[in-house]
Amino acid sequence: MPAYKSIVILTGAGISAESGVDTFRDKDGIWSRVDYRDVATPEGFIRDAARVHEFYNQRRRGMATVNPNAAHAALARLEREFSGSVLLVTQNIDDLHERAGSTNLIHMHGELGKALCQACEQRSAWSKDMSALSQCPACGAVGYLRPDVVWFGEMPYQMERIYAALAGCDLFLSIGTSGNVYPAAGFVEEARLHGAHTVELNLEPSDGHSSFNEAVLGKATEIVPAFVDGMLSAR
Ligand code: BJW
Repeated sequence: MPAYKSIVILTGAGISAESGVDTFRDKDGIWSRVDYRDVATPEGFIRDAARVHEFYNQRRRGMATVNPNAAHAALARLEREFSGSVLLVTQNIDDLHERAGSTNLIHMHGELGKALCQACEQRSAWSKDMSALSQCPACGAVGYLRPDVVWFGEMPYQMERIYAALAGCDLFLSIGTSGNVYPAAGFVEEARLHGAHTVELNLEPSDGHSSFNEAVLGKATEIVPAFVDGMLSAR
């Protein structure tokens, strides 16, 4: 394996699937039960905030019963032991990467464990249920909180930092994402444009599979630890 210096890793719902967190577009995924326009758009929230709060309350409660798996742990180990830089960009709003020990981490679609106040624009840690009567811990306003997640039509977080990292990386890994949602689905092209080697690790080829130099297919808990072992033993 060549001596890489800078790795950017994109993860999606597939890395948390074996922890018991639902994916979106698999056969029994979240979007097979719920219309994304109702729960993952600003318009849906304006139409029926209670429904959106309940959707995220259920998922937040579900976090108490799940744990990081071997794939999350392997990426945390890679960050600890790799001699170069590792930036982990996750589309997931769960906290399994940080619970596994990853620290150089961007939640580009937000975090289930945070509230965003539409009155003062502050973000606050949030672990309980949220409703239209919830009070902002930062400014005290009532009725302005929403889950701190990025819905369709909204700008994902820290895009400048992500694009700078993609322009400077020599290895790009995409793990457990279907490649349906932009801008994340375009990261592989961006990394390739700047000369990075690109690898997809997924259960099945994603929508953008032909953009990758290499594919490793299988369950995240098997292929990610094996890939990380290979990288760290090749030093
Ligand atoms: C396993 C496995 C195992 C299973 N092991 N693998 C037309 C063209 C282009 C773009 C657009 C367009 N029309 C609209 C847009 C923009 C839109 C978009 O992309 N729409 C598409 C549907 C077409 N995007 C946006 O609106 C974004 N904002 C934006 O574009 O701003 C403007 C901008 C422009 C330029 C630069 C920058 C910005 C915002 C997108 C927000 C997405 N939000 C959601 C919900 C909120 C969070 C939440 O509730 O959790 O985020 S949608 C949902 O999809 C969630 C996910 O993060 C995201 C991605 O899903 P993911 O992770 O890929 O999951 P799945 O289920 O799709 O795939 C799982 C994969 O795992 C599968 O491949 C399985 O095989 C695999 N797997 N088990 C390994 N054990």
